[in-house]
Amino acid sequence: MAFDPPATGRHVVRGACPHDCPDTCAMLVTVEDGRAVSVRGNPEHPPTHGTLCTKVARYLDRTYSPQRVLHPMKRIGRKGEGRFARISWDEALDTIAARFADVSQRHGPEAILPYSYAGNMGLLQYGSMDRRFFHRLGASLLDRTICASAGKAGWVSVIGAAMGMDVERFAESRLILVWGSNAIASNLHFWTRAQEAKRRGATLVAIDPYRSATAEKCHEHVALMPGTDAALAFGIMHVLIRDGLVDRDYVERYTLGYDALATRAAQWSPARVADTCRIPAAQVERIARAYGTTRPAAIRLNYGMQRHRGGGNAVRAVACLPALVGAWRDPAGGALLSSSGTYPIDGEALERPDLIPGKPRTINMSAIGDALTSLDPPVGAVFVYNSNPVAVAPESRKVAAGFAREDLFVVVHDLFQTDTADFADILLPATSQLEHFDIHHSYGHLYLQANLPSIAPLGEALPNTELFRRLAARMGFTEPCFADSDEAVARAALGRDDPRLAGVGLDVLLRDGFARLAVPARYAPFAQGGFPTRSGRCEFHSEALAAKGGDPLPAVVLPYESPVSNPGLAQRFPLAFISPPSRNFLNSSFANLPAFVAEAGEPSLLVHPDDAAARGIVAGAQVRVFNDRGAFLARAEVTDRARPGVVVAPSVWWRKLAPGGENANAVTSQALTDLGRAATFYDCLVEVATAT
Ligand SMILES: Nc1nc2c(c(=O)[nH]1)N[C@H]1C(S)=C(S)[C@@H](COP(=O)(O)OP(=O)(O)OC[C@H]3O[C@@H](n4cnc5c(=O)[nH]c(N)nc54)[C@H](O)[C@@H]3O)O[C@H]1N2
Ligand SMILES: Nc1nc2c(c(=O)[nH]1)N[C@H]1C(S)=C(S)[C@@H](COP(=O)(O)OP(=O)(O)OC[C@H]3O[C@@H](n4cnc5c(=O)[nH]c(N)nc54)[C@H](O)[C@@H]3O)O[C@H]1N2
Ligand SMILES: [Mo]
Repeated sequence: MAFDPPATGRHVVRGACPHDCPDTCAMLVTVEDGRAVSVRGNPEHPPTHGTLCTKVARYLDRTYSPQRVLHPMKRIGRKGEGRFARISWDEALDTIAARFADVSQRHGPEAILPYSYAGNMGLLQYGSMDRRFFHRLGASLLDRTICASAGKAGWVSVIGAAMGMDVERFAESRLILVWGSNAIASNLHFWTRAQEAKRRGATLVAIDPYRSATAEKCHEHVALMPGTDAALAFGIMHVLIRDGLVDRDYVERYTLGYDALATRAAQWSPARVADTCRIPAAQVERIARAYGTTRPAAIRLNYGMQRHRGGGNAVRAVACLPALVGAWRDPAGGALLSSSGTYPIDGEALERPDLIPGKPRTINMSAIGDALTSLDPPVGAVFVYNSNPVAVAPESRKVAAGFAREDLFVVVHDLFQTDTADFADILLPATSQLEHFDIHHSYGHLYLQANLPSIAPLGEALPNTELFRRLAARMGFTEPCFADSDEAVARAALGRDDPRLAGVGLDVLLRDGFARLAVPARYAPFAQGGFPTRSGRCEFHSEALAAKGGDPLPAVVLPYESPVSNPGLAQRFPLAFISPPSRNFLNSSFANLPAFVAEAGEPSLLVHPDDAAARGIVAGAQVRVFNDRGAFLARAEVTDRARPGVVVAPSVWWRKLAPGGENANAVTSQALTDLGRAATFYDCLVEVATAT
């Protein structure tokens, strides 16, 4: 393999955290005689600033966990039982090739489905040789919607690309709206900047249905009902316009559709917003006035606010705010949802969509339960890697029923025997980040990084790239792209002729570990307009969405499930249910490792004292959370951190490690968002009762 790790002596190897998090930290791995002995944050990498999160600081626990899958295995028990026997790589690859050929012959290659997400965000391990393989095979395409596609679609319709403020500039902001983000848990290195701003006198406002650890540390907390953010954004616009706080010069020069937007905002008086969001009207006034009068004002919006039916439009509405007040004029003003679109990565070179024969069907990963149980022609084989759908996908009853099908051939490639791996016919061992090469961009900062292997693969583990290289050979694919080395793939990914890549090639990354994109130090992408939209303006009015039959303007799209939008359902299931990430887990990653599970305690449910009293629920009681889709158990934490009418279950627990063998996704729904076809995890009504 290229980039062999040092086998003897003491070395410090530069790495990058691969996990699905905006921070993409730079790590320094100390190796002694081929064994990693410590992992720390690189102090020279500005976003990381020498600090790793509570999870990755203990990465050796994960890397050297006795739970690691170290050899290929085949199923010997019933489907889902999780009993396996060791086999050779040869037998594993031969079996997969034979079963794929068989499924393909009987139902066409479309009956084969890859299922992957961001368990590893490296450009190579996330999507390169694997995509080439499934493209060449003619497998069904996977619509990767489980996390961010609603927000992305909303943001891009207004701004033009997934770009925004430089996270490092938040330290200089005077007002920060932390909107749908529990940054202390899931965006720590932004939070460091926000705290610096706070020390310099900035005001911090959290907009979140519950008092998260982050909301607790902000000056003000707007505890709105889930899925009502667009109404709040329109309420802010309403006050800005009413009170003459709009930057007319910026709006005239650099935006499109102001008059129509203003007409819509006129319908959202603070009183109406208060009613929809169930917050005080005075709070809407106060936030709006602060936003319209403080310079520079910044918004860190995150994905928590877009896991609802109206998630795309909610982000769309918020994305309009900075242009209205001209906040983009300042490097410390504006907004950030994702920075990933700042990186001119050559996705086509990585994934080679030109290899796709014909027009295979597309399957939405957020509705995998339905896809596995009701599609015609059926899915005959599924290959899971970088993801744990049985734990993380909505409506687990259907997901598990789908994976349990006797006629479905299931391959899982992972480091651990996850809930999904229990259903595998063939289970394959994956390398950890310390054991393979990769390059990384980020969705929260502006640095490219290289991850060099610091130790040899444990057991017989293989990286995703090498696994699919070998499988391609086994299937007889002879296109030269299947022989590309990891280094060649990395060079191709960075091969675009783009000024932002000037002086930031692979050689620089290999030498220094990281490099900032060639953008100005005091980056202010839209200070003078220049939005990457079709019109070059900030598009309040989107011709592109209108052409697709959508609303040309942002709109308030209420949840599928809420007391207001579905009173009938709310009679039986009156509580809005959200299940945001636990600080100690990363989605379902780390949720099997004893140190992290011990810190997280046990599955819990935050319930407001009024809601608890109404149901006779006492603190510490085991409760059953249920609706028509399913039920799971949790320990009640009676606290006013949950607002009345909303219950909160920190997630994502492994089902098999949770009491009753179910987690929060037993109750979540497969319904999709207004834009981006995304999952609606936080659009969910439940009832709660003391477990008997
Ligand atoms: N420790 C840790 N870090 C993580 C993750 C993890 O699992 N654990 N996951 C990673 C991943 S994949 C992602 S996508 C990000 C997720 O991190 P974020 O993008 O921050 O999204 P969430 O954590 O889902 O939600 C953030 C906050 O939004 C709130 N929220 C829920 N519904 C609404 C709503 O309708 N409106 C508003 N305004 N707020 C709402 C939630 O209560 C939560 O506190 O974090 C990444 N980082
Ligand atoms: N109820 C509820 N459900 C949610 C969410 C929520 O907030 N609430 N959040 C949603 C969100 S935002 C997301 S992004 C999804 C995330 O869901 P997933 O993408 O499934 O993320 P993880 O649960 O972390 O699972 C990733 C798996 O990839 C494996 N892995 C890591 N590195 C590699 C590698 O190099 N190769 C291979 N083959 N495997 C590797 C890990 O061991 C892990 O088992 O979950 C969603 N589900
Ligand atoms: Mo995510």
